[in-house]
Amino acid sequence: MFKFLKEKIAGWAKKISKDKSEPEKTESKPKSIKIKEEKTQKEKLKKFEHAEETEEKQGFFSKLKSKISKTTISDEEFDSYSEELQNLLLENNVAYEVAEKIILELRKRIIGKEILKKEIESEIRDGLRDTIEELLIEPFDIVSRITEKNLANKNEPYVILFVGINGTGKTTTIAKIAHYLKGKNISSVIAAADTFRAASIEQLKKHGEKLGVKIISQQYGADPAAVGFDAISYAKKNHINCVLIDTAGRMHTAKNLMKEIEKIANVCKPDLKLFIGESITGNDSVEQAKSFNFAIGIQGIILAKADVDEKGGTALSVGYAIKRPILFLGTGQEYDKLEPFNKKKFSEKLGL
Ligand SMILES: Nc1nc2c(ncn2[C@@H]2O[C@H](COP(=O)(O)OP(=O)(O)OP(=O)(O)O)[C@@H](O)[C@H]2O)c(=O)[nH]1
Ligand SMILES: [Mg+2]
Repeated sequence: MFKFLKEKIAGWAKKISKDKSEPEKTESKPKSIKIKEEKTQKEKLKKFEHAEETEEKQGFFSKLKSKISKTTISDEEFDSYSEELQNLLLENNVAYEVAEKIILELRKRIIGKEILKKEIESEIRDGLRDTIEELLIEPFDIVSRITEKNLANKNEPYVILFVGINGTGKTTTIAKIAHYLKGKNISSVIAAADTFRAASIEQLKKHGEKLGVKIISQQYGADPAAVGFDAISYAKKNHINCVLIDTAGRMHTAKNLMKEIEKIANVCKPDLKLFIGESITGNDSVEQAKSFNFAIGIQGIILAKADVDEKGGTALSVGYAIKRPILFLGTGQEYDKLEPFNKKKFSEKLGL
């Protein structure tokens, strides 16, 4: 992920350290003086190198060495390279507002800081990694939220509503979550509240059979809120820990469909409303997340299809845009291809 980021930072560091090692500009000085100065510079360096060889590190030489090996990055230097870095972030699906924020934070971290020349590259890389990790919101643990609610209110299931535009991976993700919860001894029931798309109910029933999870459904065209309500009643009666409500994919720009999702949320009163986006869509995901957040208030994000994402910027952008954590990444079609999101692991994958 974040193609060429490592290479770009390495190139940046190399250029800065090269610029720093060039002698002061001496254009106004006559040639003879310049040559003389160069000679004395060389002599000094020779002396210094010799001193190093013989480990004769006394006052003057250690001072000289620290002058040579330590440096600071100036505003001008940062500006001349940060544009390239910003473009690279944009190319990797980082939204413009997030790329700008990253550059701003990185600037605060590294400008004027005294660093060893040989560590320019790692300083920039560490700065970028820390900045990115700080922008990402720490995910919470859904398992403990479910058990907390189950314990506090006997017979009260924890209700999770899954929303997103068409084809992002909602239904598959729900099946994965049911499988994940089963592995943690948490029972669930799935509400087939996508009563709109052809074959959506059959798709869920197949998952239900494979997973051994009950699917609550009505006929196509039924009120999705009523299906969700049925599933909650079923869970209460049967002491099921968690209700997962699947919904039809809807464009975030379709006002009537967004009204419908508001109704589902009002009737079912979910404990958690999750936005399911695709890792590969970048800025579009940001816009979708903002719209769903505006309509019903999103508390967490799952990004599916991270396995086919070569970029990585969507995770950064969507979370930052709505100030909500990424809880999981979908990393394939199988049930176990659901990874709890980890900030450190994510920045490692970016090559930082
Ligand atoms: N590679 C990959 N494919 C995925 C992942 N999650 C879902 N898919 C695939 O994406 C396609 C759409 O998945 P669905 O779960 O049906 O998506 P949906 O959001 O429910 O779709 P609608 O209900 O039509 O809006 C299917 O072919 C899934 O197998 C994932 O993490 N990785
Ligand atoms: Mg679906």
